[in-house]
Amino acid sequence: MKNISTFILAAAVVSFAVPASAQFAKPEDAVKYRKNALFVMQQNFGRVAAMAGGKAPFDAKVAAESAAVADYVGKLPWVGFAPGTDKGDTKAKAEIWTDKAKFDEYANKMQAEMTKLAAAAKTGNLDSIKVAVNATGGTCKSCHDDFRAK
Ligand code: ASC
Repeated sequence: MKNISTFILAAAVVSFAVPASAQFAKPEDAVKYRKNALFVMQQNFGRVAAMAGGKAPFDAKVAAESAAVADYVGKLPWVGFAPGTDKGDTKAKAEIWTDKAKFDEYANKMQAEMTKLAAAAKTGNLDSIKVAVNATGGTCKSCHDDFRAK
């Protein structure tokens, strides 16, 4: 009985662990996937940031839609930082894989701040959007400083 439960547990662990690494046919696909997700996130975040910074006219509807997309798409890149994908057309530093805990912490912080930005944008209050844009942008920057090559 104990053997069976151990087997079921092991099978469950494997079935949760496999999709993240097996999702990509080749390492270049993982690199492309994460870069494209981060690009779409940045385009949407950047649109809201431009409004927050007075560089684009404030449009509450566009801000809310863009922040919601950035929030959702911001959850996607991380699976693309799979083991063995530190080579090729990427600025990702080796430290992403050697200091994974810190990288994950930054990635989680960004997602938490982006969710707050989406909530702020949904209210349509430009002052709250400004605060949330600054907090979110700060999380982009700190991760780039430590984990992205110049
Ligand atoms: C952006 C972008 C970043 C962050 C960062 C904020 O729009 O591409 O990397 O904001 O510049 O400091």
